[in-house]
Amino acid sequence: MIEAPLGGPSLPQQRRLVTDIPGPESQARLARKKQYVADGVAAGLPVFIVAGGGGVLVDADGNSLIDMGSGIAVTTVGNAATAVAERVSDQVHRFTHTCFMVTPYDGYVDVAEALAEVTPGDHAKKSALFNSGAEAVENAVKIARVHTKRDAVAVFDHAYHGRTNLTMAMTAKNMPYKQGFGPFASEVYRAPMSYPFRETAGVKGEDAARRAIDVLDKQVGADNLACLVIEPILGEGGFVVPAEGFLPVLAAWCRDNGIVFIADEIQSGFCRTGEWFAVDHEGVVPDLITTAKGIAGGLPLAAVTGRVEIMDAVHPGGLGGTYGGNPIACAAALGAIETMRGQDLPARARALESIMRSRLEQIQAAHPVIGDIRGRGAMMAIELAEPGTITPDAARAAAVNAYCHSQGVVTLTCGTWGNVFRFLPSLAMPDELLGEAMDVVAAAFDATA
Ligand code: PLZ
Repeated sequence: MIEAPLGGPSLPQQRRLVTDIPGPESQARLARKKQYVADGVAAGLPVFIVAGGGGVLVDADGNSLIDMGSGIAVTTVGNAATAVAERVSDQVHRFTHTCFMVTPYDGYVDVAEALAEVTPGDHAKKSALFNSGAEAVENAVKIARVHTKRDAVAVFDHAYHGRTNLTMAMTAKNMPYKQGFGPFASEVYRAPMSYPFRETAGVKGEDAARRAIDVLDKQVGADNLACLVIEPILGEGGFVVPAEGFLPVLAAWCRDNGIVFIADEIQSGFCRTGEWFAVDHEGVVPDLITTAKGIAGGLPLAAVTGRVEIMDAVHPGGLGGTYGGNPIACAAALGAIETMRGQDLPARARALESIMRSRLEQIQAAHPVIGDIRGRGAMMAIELAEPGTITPDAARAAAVNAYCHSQGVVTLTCGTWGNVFRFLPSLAMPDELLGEAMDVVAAAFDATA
């Protein structure tokens, strides 16, 4: 039995299948889901989970699965990480809620202080806390609009920012996120992204940025833009890492034109990419940064953090919500951040990257359907295309995904064409277990060839 590096979760870190996937217990529970849960809420891998720890999930049939999704980049510190579980259980016995807008408490301020320390830039920063990523993005736009007294919002091709009305407008992909849910919020404008695999070889990041700037300048007008919102590495859109130079040129243009540069690091943040934040790889300092997911080890918490003069543009009482910065979620965040700092999790993400990258290169050598290997740290992906072309092969991605699921590896796809296979292991994933997951991926490509 392999020991989990984080030590807390006592669940054996192993892949062990005792039934088919999904097994009979999960199938019975699925029938209840079908009866009581709205069909719009689907499940990618319909096994019912009874326990999670480190990098594994245990289902109702007793199968132990390797978790390569971390609940979509959430359990970065490991599932049920010790420091998170301890702080949550301590807090839950003290008080569960007051509403920070009614009577404040330290946990919220402690999280805001930690955010000021770990987010990019050494300027004075403040934060406001919310429940979900979409809510953070919405609030970042609200803050930028008040600060600039402008309306327009710039976003990018392939972007994902959430499922609320404004963030649906900001999200690029129609199915499944937007279909039938309009009309959408106005004053959202989309610019071309830097997508190295899908453009003429050698388009420099600086040139891709100028291409985007030209669209925004000519179609919107820099003076009308309140903010530019960008995922420094695309999440749902396919783990696209923009060409080097793209982000710095956009940030400089925003600075020169009084446009608030907002990095949406909801998926890429909190040590996931081998730095604390994905913008850190190019030394870009955003005016505002939105975070969620990995911030709290599995509890719902999100934040907008940024320059004091921008954050404080909003009148007192202008920001809030009943649950934003809930004390239990804040306790979880403090445990998660303590773990990231204490265990140098950015370094751990880089170690996982080197394991995944070398294995993926081996698999690619045998399977030219893998057109691109990309990502940073523990945020890696492969894009599947007809060999030698950029024609998406979503069917193969689905087949590879289904094979991995059947073998007890929880994997996720993404991308505008659904042809990207992504890997988001917990940073508590033992090396051996990650290697075993990669063995299953290799077998999946062989079996579906
Ligand atoms: N911004 C960059 O990745 C959430 C979405 C899953 P919420 N991504 C997972 C799904 O299909 O709903 C995300 C993101 C980026 C914003 C969000 C939104 O975060 O916490 O899901 O609202």
